[in-house]
Amino acid sequence: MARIAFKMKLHPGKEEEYKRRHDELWPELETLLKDTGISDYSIFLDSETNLLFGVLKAENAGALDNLPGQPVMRKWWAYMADIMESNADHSPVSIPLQEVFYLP
Ligand code: RM4
Repeated sequence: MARIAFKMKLHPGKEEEYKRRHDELWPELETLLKDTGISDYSIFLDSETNLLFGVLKAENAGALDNLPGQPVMRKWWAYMADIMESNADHSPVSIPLQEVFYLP
């Protein structure tokens, strides 16, 4: 089991909208993430900087590389692109974070 953390960035003023969309996460996206081996997935917001901090467990970290090729994932990213920092292909700008401490 790998634990993976990353940061993304929300556009100013989009906090409520970002939370609303995730409260209504598409069931087909939830299924895709679970089927990919993802669990315990949280996203935290730092409202001072608009940084989003994502942290999840992955049964197999390599399986995450398959997500960008999945139509549901691409559709979700396109849906989210108007409220967060995104790349030209609509995927979120996502910067991996290095673990410096872990207390099991
Ligand atoms: C985020 C972002 C991530 C996705 C989660 C569910 O806004 O799009 O890539 O994994 O939603």
